[in-house]
Amino acid sequence: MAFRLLPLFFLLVIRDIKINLLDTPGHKDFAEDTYRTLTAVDSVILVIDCVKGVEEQTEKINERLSYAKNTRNCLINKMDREGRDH
Ligand SMILES: Nc1nc2c(ncn2[C@@H]2O[C@H](COP(=O)(O)OP(=O)(O)OP(=O)(O)O)[C@@H](O)[C@H]2O)c(=O)[nH]1
Ligand SMILES: [Mg+2]
Repeated sequence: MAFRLLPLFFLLVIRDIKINLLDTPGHKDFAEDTYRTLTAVDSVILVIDCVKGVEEQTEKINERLSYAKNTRNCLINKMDREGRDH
């Protein structure tokens, strides 16, 4: 049975500026869906869990982005968690 996880879509409106946010799955099983989404966006926010650090799939996506025109920003989250050491 084929199983796909579609990116979540949000529309953010700030005054007359509209920003489309596409939240893609991080798991490698859904990597093709994420790579396809990367072709449709202007910029990317890579969200890094500060306890787990940079994960393998994050490295792969980052490598893909180096061939694309997308600008990249990193957001470190879960700063409130115990065990952060990265
Ligand atoms: N304590 C804490 N928990 C967080 C924070 N951000 C997210 N979480 C929790 O971490 C869990 C995983 O969050 P998700 O948003 O599903 O993580 P994800 O990286 O988008 O995961 P995938 O979409 O499966 O790749 C959830 O239970 C969130 O509530 C944070 O800053 N602090
Ligand atoms: Mg998610």
